[in-house]
Amino acid sequence: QTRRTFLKTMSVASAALAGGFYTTRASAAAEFTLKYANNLPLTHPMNARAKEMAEAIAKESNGRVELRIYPTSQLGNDTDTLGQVRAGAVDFFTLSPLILGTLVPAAQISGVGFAFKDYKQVYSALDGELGAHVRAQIAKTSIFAFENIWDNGYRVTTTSTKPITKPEDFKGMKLRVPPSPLWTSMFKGFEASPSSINFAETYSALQTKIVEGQENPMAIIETAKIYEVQKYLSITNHMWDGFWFLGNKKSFERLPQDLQDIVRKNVNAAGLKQRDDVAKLNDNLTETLKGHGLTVNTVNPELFRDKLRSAGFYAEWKKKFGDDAWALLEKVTGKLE
Ligand code: TK8
Repeated sequence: QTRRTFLKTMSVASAALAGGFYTTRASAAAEFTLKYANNLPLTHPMNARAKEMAEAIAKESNGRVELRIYPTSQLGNDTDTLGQVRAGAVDFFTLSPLILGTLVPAAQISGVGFAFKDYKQVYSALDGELGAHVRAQIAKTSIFAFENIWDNGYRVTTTSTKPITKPEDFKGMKLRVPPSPLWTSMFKGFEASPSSINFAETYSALQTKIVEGQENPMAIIETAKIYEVQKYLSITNHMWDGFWFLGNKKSFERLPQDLQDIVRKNVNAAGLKQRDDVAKLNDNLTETLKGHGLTVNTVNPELFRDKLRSAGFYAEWKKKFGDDAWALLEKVTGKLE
């Protein structure tokens, strides 16, 4: 046994012990074994749909393609994994467009605060011209994004210190935000004190009180048990967020065309189902999270949007994204600035 296989066996074994690793193993060794990483627990709909997708890919390719799923940041935090997918050490990865913004700044445009009023707007932009624009920018790197973006949901805010009822409540608050210039800029617009922390380190940052709060969709607050280390849940719905299903171009192009087609079809189909699951789950968690002891409040989103407007947030990002990209966004959302 070489050291490499030994280490590989060990990490697979320890991951299996942790309950986090699963794979649809074809009976004979697959011709192509592809690694897909994400940062979410197995209980999140993303991983249920990913597992189903891996099974469909194995079946439709007659066992020629095996998709191994590495959930819960097993291969590293998002910043590390993005590096690995760029280098081809990981084949597929689902990532927030905003975090992808550390590599492709244009991708952050879908995360502009209070832009999309509802899911109809979200998908009319992202399945339409705005999404095509972003995917074209991503494709200028060593990675690409499949057509159908996956859903994360509208983001809400949790804290351990006080509820967010009006924009002023953010003032000076130590908040975890994911690594992304737009996220930092937006929370500076609210006069909070944001720190960029990867999702994999978020629970412990909250637990050890390095930060007071964080923001994420309810499905994540529930499945990643963020409620264990927070007291208040404020339904700020300050931005919609999703996941581009990213692939390393070279590793994908190594597959013969028929297998590429099978993978593409199944990734896009799973994305559509995952959208439904996530939207439903996010809609139905308020009572569950109250049951975990969180105190829940709603806000008037207009006040928050006005605060960002007067902080110059929209004007600043319009300039950064450029008039053409901004026009694609406003075509769907109406005037934001
Ligand atoms: C979930 C997350 C998340 C992300 C973050 O997969 O880091 O908070 O945006 O919502 O990746």
